[in-house]
Order: sequence, then structure tokens, then C-alpha cells
Amino acid sequence: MKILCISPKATIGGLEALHSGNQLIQGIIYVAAAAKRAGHEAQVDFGGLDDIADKIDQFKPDIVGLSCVTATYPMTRDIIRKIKPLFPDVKTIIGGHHATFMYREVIDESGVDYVCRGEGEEVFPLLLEALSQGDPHPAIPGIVFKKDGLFHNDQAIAILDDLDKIPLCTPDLLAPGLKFSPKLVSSRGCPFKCSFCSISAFYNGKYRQRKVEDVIADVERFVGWGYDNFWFHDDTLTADLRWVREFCNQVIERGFGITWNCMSRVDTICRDPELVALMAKAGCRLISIGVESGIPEIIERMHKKIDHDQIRQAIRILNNTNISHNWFMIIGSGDEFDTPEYIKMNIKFFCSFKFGLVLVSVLTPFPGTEIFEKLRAENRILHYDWEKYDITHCVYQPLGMSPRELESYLKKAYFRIYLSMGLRIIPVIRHAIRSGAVSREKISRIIRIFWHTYILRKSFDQAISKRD
Ligand code: B12
Ligand code: SF4
Repeated sequence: MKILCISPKATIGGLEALHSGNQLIQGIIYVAAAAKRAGHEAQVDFGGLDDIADKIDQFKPDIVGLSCVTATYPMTRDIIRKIKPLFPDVKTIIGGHHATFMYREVIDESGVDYVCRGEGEEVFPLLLEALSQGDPHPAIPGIVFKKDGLFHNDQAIAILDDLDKIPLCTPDLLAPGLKFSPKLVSSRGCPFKCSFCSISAFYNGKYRQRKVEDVIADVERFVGWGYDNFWFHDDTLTADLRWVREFCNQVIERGFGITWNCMSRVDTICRDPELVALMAKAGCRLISIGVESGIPEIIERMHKKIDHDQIRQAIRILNNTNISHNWFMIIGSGDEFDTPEYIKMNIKFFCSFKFGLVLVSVLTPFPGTEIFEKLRAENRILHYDWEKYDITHCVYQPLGMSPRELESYLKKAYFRIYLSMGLRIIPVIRHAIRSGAVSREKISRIIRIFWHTYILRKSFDQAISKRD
């Protein structure tokens, strides 16, 4: 079968706005790789309302697969609505976190033929096999469809029992002209259960790892193809310190000369400071870490399970290496701490520690998270205008202030935190650029956002909305 795998052209704000152009969603590349491994012809491309019909006309797929998150769901839904009447014989399927949790609404609203609930590498090829045998309604747990008013195969989220089943993503999967950017993965899932994060519900609390030698084999192939800079898309690479030590030792021994970025937590960094030095030696150039809040009660409520000492110590450990560090902060917690006093205290906390670059978001209740269920049960979700679920809008009713007021602290937080850095901002940025962790182009986008907001006094919303 021929499969066109589409990554919707995102036009949303938030962190996405820092990237120029669009980002190919990694999940859809894995799905395409799995289809290809099963003997099908798959191509990954961007798609929007303006060009999807031409892309289908050109590639002539039997099935179009799309991947989306909550904020890009409306665009994905509209693409499906456009495809359906124009190409009635082409089957459609959506996957990703949003579709997994909201499959009923997604199928009813968009008219998509199937939703993939969970990981697609195993179940999607099974669907393709069934379709090629002429069976449009196979019993594949996780491949949900609606028939005679009933949803089928929706009882469970499909999860791979073994990450060895992950295929290698290769450049030939991408439509001509698209830039391939190889990613590494050592694990999927996370042992923690933060209230604002959908990872544990998506992976049903499961944390699975790949063997070090398998990831090293991926690195070897990618290096052989001329790539030397990678992004680990594990949710917490350092969840297993022994794994990371082994990986770093092998990278050093083999002299790959690569650089890489990853996500981590302060507690795991504190547990083994020497490992961080080893990571730096093995080419790690950037670690992104979620602190979210400096208020102990809020950290506790979010189940973040970290404390101030660990944060302080992690900063010190990182500053002793040449690894740049990005930190995530959340404005709002969805409970009684949503007051100007607590939010100001949190901003003050972020001003008082020597963080690297800080990325701020407004608490967004994504489907599948504890906070979504809580706010929905309390009838405090203001709307389901999903495009606004882009981490810059407050989509729920805070208890101690208005949504607009809470939103306004996003801009204030950025301003105060970066102003409080004083001249320290120069080495922070220089270090981030020199280490290759942040591109000059991304820094110039950030400066442009600041210029528009604070000097030209234009709307912050406008400044961070994605235009290209
Ligand atoms: C790396 C990352 C990014 C990178 C993307 C890099 C890239 N090129 O992919 C960047 C920084 C650009 C990014 C941006 C954003 N991200 Co992000 N990101 C992640 C992260 C950490 C890893 C993504 C990943 O590669 N996962 C591994 C792949 C294999 O998993 P997957 O995407 O789920 O795909 C599997 C299944 O879902 C399924 N599947 C997916 N699509 C399809 C399609 C078909 C047809 C089928 C059959 C199956 C299928 O099969 C895939 C293989 O198993 C995730 C957390 C996570 N663990 O997923 C957050 C995450 C996806 N991001 C999130 C958010 C909120 C965003 C932003 C909206 C933030 C913002 N406002 O800027 C943007 C949106 C970007 C966009 N255009 O869609 C949320 C989404 C929550 C939600 N419900 O919306 C997540 C879950 C983090 C979180 N817990 O909050 N992100
Ligand atoms: S926020 Fe990070 S540590 Fe918390 S559950 Fe999600 S991936 Fe795990």
C-alpha cells in the first residue's frame, strides 16, 4: 500500500514559535518507517489546507496518516474534512497524544476513518495488512473506528512490549527536499507522574528501555551518513544512570565525535555528578530540565518530587561542565495557589537562582493529564478551543484571579527573569550558542519577541505567534 504520512504545518505559539519553518513530528516518521519495514511505500511530508490536495494528487496514497498534539488538532481535523469529499477512496488515520485521549470527539468531528490510540509501530502495519486484504474493520486493539454508532478497538492504548520493535528512521522516508534530522531514543515513558504531563497516561505508566548497543548502532549508522548532532527525545534520559554511563563510555571509546542534547531531572543529576562530567565528555551540549515551580507546596501538588537543594546542586553541577542548561517554568497550578502573590513568589524564585535559559509556559490542561481531569470535574475548563492549548493561553478558570491576569504573568515572568540575569545573560547566551545548543537564529527570534513586546509595546501574543 502507499501511505502519505503528514505532519501538520503548525502555526501555533509557545515554544513552537521559536523554531523557524515547521518541525516534522518524530512520531509520524516512526510510523512511516514501520510501514516501510512491513513492505509498504511510505512518504513523510508537511501538509496544510493549502497544499494537501496537491500532495495527495501527486503521491496517490491509499491511506493518509496524520500526527498531532492538542494545539495542532484543529488544523489536522480541517485537513481531514478537506480530504474526505475530494478523495473518498483514500482512508485516513490520526495518531498522537491528543487523538489517543480524545478519540471519540476526533472521529465524530473530523470524520477520520481510524484513530491510533498509542504507539503506532506495531498496530499500524497490522491495519495496512488488513486493508490490503480488503478488511476495513479489523480487530486490532488501539486501531479505533466507529461502526454502527459504536467505537471498536478502543479499550486499551497500544503500547509496545519491547522497544526493539522500533524501526530506524531513515532520510529516504522524507519527501524530496525535506531536511532529515536524526533523533536518538533510549527509552519511552517516564517513571514519574507529574500532574500536568500526559506521558504516564499515554504509556500506561510503563517505562521501557533499549539496549545500549542498539542505540550505539543507530549512532554509528547516522555518523556513517554524515550526521554528528543528535537530540535524544527520551522524556528523562537520566532515569537510568547506569544506562547513560555505559552509553557515554561507548561513545568516548569509539571516538564518534558527536554532540547531543537531552531532557533530564534535577534529582537524577544530583545523584551522580560525575556522570554529568562524563556526559559532557561524550558530547552532551544541552540538558533541558523541568523545575516548573519554586514553591514547595506547588511542587508537591504537581507530584514533581524535587526540592530547592536539588535544584541548587544541579545548577552547580551543570555550571562545572560545558553543558548548557534550559529550564522549564509553569505559571499557574490549577489550585488555590493561583493568586498573584504565589505567582510573583514563583517568578522571584526563578530570578534568584542561576538558571540558564528559562522557558515559561502557562499551565495547560492537556487531555490525559491529572490536571485536565481535575479542572473538568470542577467545571473550570473555559473552552475546548484546542488551538489555544498552546501553553501561552490560560484556558481554565483560576481560583484566585482572572484567566487574563494569569496569562499576563507569562510576559512579566520572561521580562523579570531575564532582566534579573543582568550581564550574566551574555555568557549564558554565548555559552548556549558556542555549545551548539541554541542556534543564532533561535536567539534572534527570542530577541525579536522581546523587542516587539517590551520596546515596541506590541502584543506579546502577536510576537510569539508563529508566522512561518
Ligand atoms: C521533542 C518534543 C517536541 C519537539 C518536537 C520535535 C520533533 N521533531 O518531533 C518540539 C520542541 C518542537 C515540540 C513542540 C511542541 N510540543 Co512537544 N514534545 C516533545 C516530546 C518530548 C517528544 C516527542 C517525541 O518525539 N515522542 C516520541 C514519538 C515516537 O512519540 P509520539 O509522537 O507520541 O508518536 C507515537 C504515537 O503517538 C503514535 N502516533 C503519533 N502520530 C501518529 C500518526 C499515525 C498515523 C499513527 C498510526 C500513529 C501515530 O505512534 C508514534 C510512534 O509510537 C513529547 C513528549 C513525548 N514523550 O511524546 C512532547 C509533547 C508531544 N509536546 C507537547 C507540546 C504541548 C508541544 C507544543 C504544543 C508546545 C508549544 N506550544 O510549543 C509544540 C507543538 C509542536 C507541533 N508542531 O506539534 C505535549 C503534547 C501534549 C498535548 N496533548 O498537546 C507533549 C506530550 C509533552 C507533554 N507531556 O506536555 N515538542
Ligand atoms: S514532566 Fe517529565 S518527569 Fe514529569 S511525568 Fe512528564 S516526563 Fe516525567
